[in-house]
Amino acid sequence: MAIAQKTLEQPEAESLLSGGEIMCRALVDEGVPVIFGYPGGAIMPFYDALHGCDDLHHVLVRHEQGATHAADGYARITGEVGVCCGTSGPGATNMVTGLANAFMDSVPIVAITGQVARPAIGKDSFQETDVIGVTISVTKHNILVRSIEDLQPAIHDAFAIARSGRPGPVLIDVPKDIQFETYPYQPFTRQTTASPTSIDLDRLLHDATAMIDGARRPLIMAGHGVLLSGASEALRRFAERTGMPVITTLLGLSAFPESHPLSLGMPGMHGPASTNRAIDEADVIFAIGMRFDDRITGKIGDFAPQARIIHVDIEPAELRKVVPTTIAVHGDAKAVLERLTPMVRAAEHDDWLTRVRSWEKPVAAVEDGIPQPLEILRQIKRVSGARAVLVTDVGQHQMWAARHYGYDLPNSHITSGGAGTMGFALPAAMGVKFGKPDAPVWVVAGDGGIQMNIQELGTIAQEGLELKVVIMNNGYLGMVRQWQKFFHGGRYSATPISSPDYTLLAAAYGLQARHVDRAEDLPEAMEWAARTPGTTILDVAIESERNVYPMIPSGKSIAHMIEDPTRNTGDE
Ligand SMILES: Cc1ncc(C[n+]2csc(CCOP(=O)(O)OP(=O)(O)O)c2C)c(N)n1
Repeated sequence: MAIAQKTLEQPEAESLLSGGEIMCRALVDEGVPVIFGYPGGAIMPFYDALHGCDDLHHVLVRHEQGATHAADGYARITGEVGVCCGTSGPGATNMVTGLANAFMDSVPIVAITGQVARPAIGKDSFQETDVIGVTISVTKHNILVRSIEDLQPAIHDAFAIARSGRPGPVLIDVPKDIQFETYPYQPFTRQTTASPTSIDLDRLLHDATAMIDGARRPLIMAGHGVLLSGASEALRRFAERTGMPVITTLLGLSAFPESHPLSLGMPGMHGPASTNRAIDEADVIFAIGMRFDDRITGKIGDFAPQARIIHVDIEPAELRKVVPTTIAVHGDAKAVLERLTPMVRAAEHDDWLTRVRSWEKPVAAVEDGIPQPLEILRQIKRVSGARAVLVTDVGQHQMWAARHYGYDLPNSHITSGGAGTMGFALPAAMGVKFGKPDAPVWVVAGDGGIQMNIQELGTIAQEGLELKVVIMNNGYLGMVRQWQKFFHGGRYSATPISSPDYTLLAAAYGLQARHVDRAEDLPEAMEWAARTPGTTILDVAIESERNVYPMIPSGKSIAHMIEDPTRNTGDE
């Protein structure tokens, strides 16, 4: 195929790069140090170029879903774009769940897939799948590269789109013949772009200031956008100046230190009664970088009935999407907080805070000789200190870890929120470890979710990664069993699940594991896990039919909250 030379000078023969080499060089120029992927026929020229590219470390995962979650974990911990790649057909379709996960949680990743050669497209060729069609609804943008001259610009566009505004995943599909062609490479330097904001920002912030200054029972609700924009410090200054208590959503956890006197923790379906009641009684809610997910609002008509809402978000489509909003500000969380903080009056709301605290219930201590979920979390904190990052899977353990760990360091809590993707934690933790090699990285998973991407133990072993894996093993798909208990007459349909012997499994991978089933053995086992070099797995048997309390049933209001009938407290 002829090479178009439209805007470029005629290159020296030796300055021509193959498509595969252009892909490598563009990634390096974008500042990418590591990519997670799996080779195959349609992406072999790229892998061939990778062979000679010392500046890119390629991590061979065991399943392409693992690559997408690892890129996702890397992006969340570093604030940079995570990169994954795979071949056409099944390689690409294996990435769909990870893309959907990143899309729901606004995580910037770039996925590169090989495609069959252009003449073979549309012919049901071997490993041909319409990846653009398949991924259009789970990506922020996707691009089928149609010619070699479009290849380098497509890669830089993908990075710019992934990280701009509300971040998200972008997929680039590169036909194999384009990877073989040659073309001159244009030197590239990354530019930073200004964040978009509401056109009438000054007036909106002026109105917001008046509302905040006049509030008597105000609340801040902070979401993932605060972490994505690096606004934790700006949020702390704003909260301390206004004296407003701070609620952090599941994905906003760690955006505001939970040990801070103004912190109220997580709201919603499994949030403490006191936090949900505060929302019920608040007169002004300043919601920033969050999207009023239905797990937070419950029944929309009953959400925050007394409050006027100020909503700040980088994504205009989120504004006024779910809840009626008095002031809607389109803007970056950090930029808005930095503008707003000097405008608002310094205040304290001690009476309001004392009132909310009076609704809090002490955590019930349970001593039945069985390892307790909350004790497992306390032990993680004890043995690995403030620098630990927890990567959680999906289910009951996720809610316990969200509610009870106490996250102080920004981005120390990583989880799959919007999609609730079981199997996320183990591969995501690989990406987290690559992004923050000095931090102790803990995987907290259930016995169901850990088995969904357990194959990544092979990647972990091959890369010599050090992760600390804790399985809260209840012998059930616990969260679904809990719903069956509450809403389906206790009929445990397909929720009992067996596990392999994790000590044998770990040994097969050359890793170390221990099984713990007595509460008294837990502290020593946790110390062993923390101090043993390399990846360790702790398989901890917990009470099999323990429920997460409190719980507001889906689509209901706080009035329908289910509290623990067996213990004299509403909270776990
Ligand atoms: C990929 C995927 N499949 C199914 C579900 C539905 N689901 C949500 S929680 C859950 C149970 C999780 O069980 P486990 O991993 O053992 O954790 P536990 O709830 O017991 O802590 C299931 C099946 C899901 N979230 N993701």
